[in-house]
Amino acid sequence: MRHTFFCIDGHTAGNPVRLVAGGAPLLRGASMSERRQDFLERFDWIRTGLCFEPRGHDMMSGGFLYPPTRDDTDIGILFIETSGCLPMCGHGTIGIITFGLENGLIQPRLPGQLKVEVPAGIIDIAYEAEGNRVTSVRIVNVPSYLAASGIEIEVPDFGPLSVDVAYGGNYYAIVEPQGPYTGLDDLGAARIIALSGKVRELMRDKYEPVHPLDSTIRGVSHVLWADKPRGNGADGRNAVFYGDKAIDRSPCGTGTSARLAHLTAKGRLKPGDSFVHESYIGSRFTGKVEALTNLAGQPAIIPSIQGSAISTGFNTIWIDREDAFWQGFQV
Ligand code: PYC
Repeated sequence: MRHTFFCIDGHTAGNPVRLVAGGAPLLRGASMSERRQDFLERFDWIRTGLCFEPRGHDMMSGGFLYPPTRDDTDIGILFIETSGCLPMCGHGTIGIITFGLENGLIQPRLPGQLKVEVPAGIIDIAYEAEGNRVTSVRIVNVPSYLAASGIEIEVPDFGPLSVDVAYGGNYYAIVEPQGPYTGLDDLGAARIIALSGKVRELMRDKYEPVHPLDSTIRGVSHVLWADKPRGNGADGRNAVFYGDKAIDRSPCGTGTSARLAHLTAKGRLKPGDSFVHESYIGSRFTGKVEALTNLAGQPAIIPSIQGSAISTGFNTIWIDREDAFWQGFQV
């Protein structure tokens, strides 16, 4: 049996986005969070088939558009990625909204604005377009907060690290320069990937964050290596590790949101401050601390992230059950 998916491929700040515009399964659930659980239980083969080799690769990421479950929202997004179905994905949202608008798949009720349901909650979008081309997408993200500070781990063949955990739609272990970590350029991509897997495992042994309003969102999924700016106008750099072997090519929208919450909680940013975040490959998002808020009694912020995406082509992909690798593979 052959399942066919009509995709719009592209990237946001260098990181891949595969918008699956045709072939989405019908999902059960009264919210995007419930639909995410339903997808994981019944349709995860679509994610692995489209994201893993041979149809995808270590960084592959994307999503589906769904009708919203609420009257006050325009559209719902379900994210797929090599590591699973993220509750929220910033670079994915920028790409999916851009490709969805450019191809007439999303009809905004108000020009330049959208309210979008994602599994992590409701986000607000403001976008700019020139003709049919969407040139900028700004996401006002879900409440983000510092969940834990100063968790001590001993990384074999590296040394001791003090790690903070912040939420920006996913939970991030945040490592700032200290002791054995002297900066991204000193480590290099292969070492960042090898160390990040260990850091994530050690953090998982010590601490499991759980979202105060949705217990299906739990656990450290990403590692954000923070670094100082390079004197080129950005305010900070990062390498964000996800899946098993990926460094985000974009500055990572949820990672930037978590970093804004982290820096605000540490008194290094305040409401109204902007923060230009540079990715491992030098691409940028502009983050902003929009406001202070609280999340079930915890001090939190409302962050925004702005960036842009480019489509690279249409891609009709089928998954044929007679293919030995119909569900994809990872090495
Ligand atoms: O942009 O939020 C993001 C993201 C998560 C994983 C990769 N990118």
